[in-house]
Amino acid sequence: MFDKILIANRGEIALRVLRACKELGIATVAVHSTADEDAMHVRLADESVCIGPPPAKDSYLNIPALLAACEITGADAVHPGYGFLSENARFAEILAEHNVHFIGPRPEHIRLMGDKIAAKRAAARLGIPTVPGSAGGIGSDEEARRLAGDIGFPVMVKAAAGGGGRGMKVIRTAADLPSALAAARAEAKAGFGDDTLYLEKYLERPRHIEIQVLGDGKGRAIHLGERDCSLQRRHQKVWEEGPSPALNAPARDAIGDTVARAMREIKYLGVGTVEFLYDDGAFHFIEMNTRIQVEHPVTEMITDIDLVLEQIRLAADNDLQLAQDGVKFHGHAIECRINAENAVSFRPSPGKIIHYHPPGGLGVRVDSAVYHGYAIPPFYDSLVGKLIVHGKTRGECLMRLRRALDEFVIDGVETNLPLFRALAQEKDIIDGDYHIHWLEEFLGRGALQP
Ligand code: MV4
Repeated sequence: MFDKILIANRGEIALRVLRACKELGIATVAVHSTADEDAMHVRLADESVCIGPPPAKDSYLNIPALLAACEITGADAVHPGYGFLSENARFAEILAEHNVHFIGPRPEHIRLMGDKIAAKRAAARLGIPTVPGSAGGIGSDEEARRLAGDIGFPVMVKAAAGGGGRGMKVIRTAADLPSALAAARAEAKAGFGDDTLYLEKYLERPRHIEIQVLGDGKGRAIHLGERDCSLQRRHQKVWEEGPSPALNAPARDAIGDTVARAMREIKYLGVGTVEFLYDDGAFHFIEMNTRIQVEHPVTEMITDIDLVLEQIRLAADNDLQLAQDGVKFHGHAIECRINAENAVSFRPSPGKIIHYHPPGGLGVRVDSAVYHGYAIPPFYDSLVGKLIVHGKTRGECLMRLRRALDEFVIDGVETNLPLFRALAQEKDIIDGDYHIHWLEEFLGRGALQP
């Protein structure tokens, strides 16, 4: 096992990782920018190192500064959290070159899944169902027109180096193809320095369902069920839950087994998430994330498995001890991402929290790094924390969620708590009847105007 872990992140995930380290008896090193001197993860860590000025590119993304912090403190492993350097294959390699363990998958798997065309090809080869589309990158406009004709309109053009919704366009007719391709190419070139594009059948109103996996890099791998992340705005997830209201146990077992078998085949190491669009009873692979995700607590609550602890154990070369038939799913969990932003305009609202009272009681978990009197800096994302609620049934979970939202007090900054209070009363949400565009349509109806 590791002796000392450097946590290359900030906010609630830095604290989440720190908690797992403490339980394992591993010493912790916090790193922080000059804007995060008062952060909770810095206060609670055994040691801390300032790695640069506020902009992330000069601090949390500053690889030489992170290497120096490892060297100074003698950390033998780095946990990257999510975002920042968590899916940077080169960072994982550089750490290895300096004899520091990267707590994550092997660089080749990070790199494979970072190339969306290669990832999709690998998924198809491994027997994972994909969205019908081009076999690889598209060349000329003429080739694209032929492909789109075969696939059938509407189609979607995506950037091979994209992901998370950047560099995509919906194309509804052949006449729109040339301009959409040109725009997507330019966006991809400017955004990722790579203008390789691919085409897919456009699915109009799917759900976004993702499967959590765990592997030990030696051919053992299991799945931990799914999370439904369909409720999102501008590709930012807002509400995640598990199990998905759209799946039953046989459907879950079937897709879970397919994904777990694929992970065994590639000898995947660590935690990962395989993302699908779920449409008309069928799964279509879109991407794989090779990091711990923001919404991992949903899975922790319904499986009783500590994902960050498992991630650390697996990175330290331990065998996967959990067996698929030992994973039992109980009850239902919902996570709300509480942001410091105006609930209607979504404008960020950094500043000082002058009153903070998180909810508690049975089935209620709050993962947050803020505290009474803490000033949220303006330089990073606006996540204040996550409210995760568990219940024996989805109905009980929703009941508890309404109660917990009612109790939650965050004063001094604006938050999206009013959005969640509205969602938890909404018929479609209560019925589990929603898809990836539901929230934007709901907001478009002006349902939340004061
Ligand atoms: C799609 C799609 C419809 N059809 N692919 C957006 C993020 C990226 N990971 C994939 N995305 C989509 N791919 C096909 N063939 C619709 C989306 C999409 C979406 C997906 C998941 C969650 C939210 C979304 C919001 C808009 C579009």
